[in-house]
Amino acid sequence: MSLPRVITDGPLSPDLDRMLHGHVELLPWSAADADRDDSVCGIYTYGHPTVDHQMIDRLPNLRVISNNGVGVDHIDVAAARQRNVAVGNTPGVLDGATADMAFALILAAGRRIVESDRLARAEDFDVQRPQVLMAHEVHGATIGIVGLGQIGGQVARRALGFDMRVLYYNRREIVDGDIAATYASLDRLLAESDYVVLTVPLSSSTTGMIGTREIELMKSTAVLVNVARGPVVDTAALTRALQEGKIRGAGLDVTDPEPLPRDHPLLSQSNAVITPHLGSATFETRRKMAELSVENLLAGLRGDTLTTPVN
Ligand code: 8YV
Repeated sequence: MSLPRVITDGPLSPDLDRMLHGHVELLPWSAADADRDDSVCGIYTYGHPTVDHQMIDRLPNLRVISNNGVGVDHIDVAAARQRNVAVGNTPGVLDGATADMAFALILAAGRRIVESDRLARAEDFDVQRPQVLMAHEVHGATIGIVGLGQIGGQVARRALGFDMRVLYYNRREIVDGDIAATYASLDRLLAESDYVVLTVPLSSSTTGMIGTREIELMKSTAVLVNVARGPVVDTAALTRALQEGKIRGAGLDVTDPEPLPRDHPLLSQSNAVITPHLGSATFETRRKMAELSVENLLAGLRGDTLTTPVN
């Protein structure tokens, strides 16, 4: 019996390979370049290449798009819905790891860990200099979380463990929430926070949400941390602000573009700590993401309801 054919932008991890083996026949992404392919029933994506309506249109027997990740900004979900194609993602399982990464960046940028590491290895390192690489405290500071959803909530819990005052901004205030966080307008959050952490999904309303005007509102001692999506921040405005010392630093797990070209001025800023989109990159979390996304894929191929459908 032939296996259902699924397009993927792999390469797949050994775990995924094992989970999918014997259930589907995997085809490379280029298989969707044909004018029309009646044989393809599924798309399995890691969140990078765009799944637009043209691609969906070229695959008349497509039943499911399963994303190995929570953000689905690269998928035309409305076009899929119109065609009755199920879309699945992996909410819930990566919140802790992504919040850990946000905190790693808060601490790294806040306490200048990368610069300190470089200094400790430098030839002319002199322990006697009393004012070397001074920073500002993380514990007791005010953190502003833009997007208090599942990941933002985990950032807030960690912040409370650091005795931080927690502000958050969402489109709507959360009523009866179980986290000791105070709702603030975006402008107030930006003006009062020492650490501004972005955990919003990318959409038309969050693209460019943090630009020149917003950065101007921030304290000159503040640090901006982005574990959401690069385009939430205006990269040129952020680069200028870091160059001119308008804010103290940035911790970026995501950038726009991604990756940054090797000669991008942001890469020369010692007050920016940059990691290459590794928020969910732990063995434990990636395994849970693999399991959930495979579960969604196979359910969609059978015509069953997905475990975690988008919307
Ligand atoms: C990546 C993420 O998808 O879940 C998301 O939206 O950004 C990340 O978890 C993942 O790293 C790609 O496999």
